[in-house]
Amino acid sequence: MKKLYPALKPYVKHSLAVDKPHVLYVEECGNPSGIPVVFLHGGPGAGCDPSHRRFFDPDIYRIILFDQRGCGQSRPHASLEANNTAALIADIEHIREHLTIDRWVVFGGSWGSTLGLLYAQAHPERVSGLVLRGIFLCRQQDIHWFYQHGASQVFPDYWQDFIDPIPENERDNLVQAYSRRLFGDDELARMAAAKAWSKWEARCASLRPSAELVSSLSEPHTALSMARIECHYFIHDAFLQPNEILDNMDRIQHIPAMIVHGRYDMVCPIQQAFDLKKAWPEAALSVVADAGHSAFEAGTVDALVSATHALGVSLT
Ligand code: STX
Repeated sequence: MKKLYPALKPYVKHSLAVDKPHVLYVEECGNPSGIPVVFLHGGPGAGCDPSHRRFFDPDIYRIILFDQRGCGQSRPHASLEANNTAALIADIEHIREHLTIDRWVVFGGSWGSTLGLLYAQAHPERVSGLVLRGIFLCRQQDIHWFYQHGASQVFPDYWQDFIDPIPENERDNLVQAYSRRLFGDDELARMAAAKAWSKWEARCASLRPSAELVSSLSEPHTALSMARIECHYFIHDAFLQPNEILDNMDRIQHIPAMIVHGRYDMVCPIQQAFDLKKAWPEAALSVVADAGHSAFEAGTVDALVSATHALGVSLT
């Protein structure tokens, strides 16, 4: 089983001003003349973590991580202004041009897979390969599964905690009900809602309970950006057309791609990876037999590190 590469520090950090009011945090690790790879984090709104640097061989890759608008070390924190999918795609291009990179590998899990697929479809000539985990097609049905009915049946106890802050007469649309609290003026209600929202996701994200994941996502700074930004995107169906990703697969059919998905993913059920694979037979799909949604369960780490290694060899 392959493990994460050793912890490492960035050799440079950037502050990149994009559309007002946003300033993005960008960092580079590994080999400055290696194969460029951009890491797309989840949520949207979860931000990067130092452990995300460790999926890539630092001798082979020039590893670029950034915090999407409104989260992590990007500013202003938890801002929904000018925060939408097209803007994030434009930011990726902005970063690529700023770093004078011609083509790069795109690595993303969960919402990072959504964004990676959309970025590649918009700019296929800029993508040398894709490594995608926990496929999230972000259709209405995929959002409904996690925030209305589906995962609720697998984790009824955690679900109860998720719906507790919402009065019964508002529970027919939980994303809407949460938005009123997450976007409202009452600071205490906002934080309580943010914690309940993020905790639900963290608790469902691994096959075996992970206290570490729950505590890191319940941390107020992360909980607030993730809950507000996710809710904002999901109220707007992620600013996508119905079935947008699957309808545009012809644009990226030729790009080398590896998909990794945990069999017991309850945040983004594996059917989404199968729907993607059906539309993209050339992509390699690796099903991890004993994993959920998180990137950090042992089998998923093994598959992801194997994928970045194999892609690195094929691109050298
Ligand atoms: N959110 C999907 C997503 O991107 C609905 C995501 N889900 N869990 C995560 O990200 C963590 C990895 C942050 C737990």
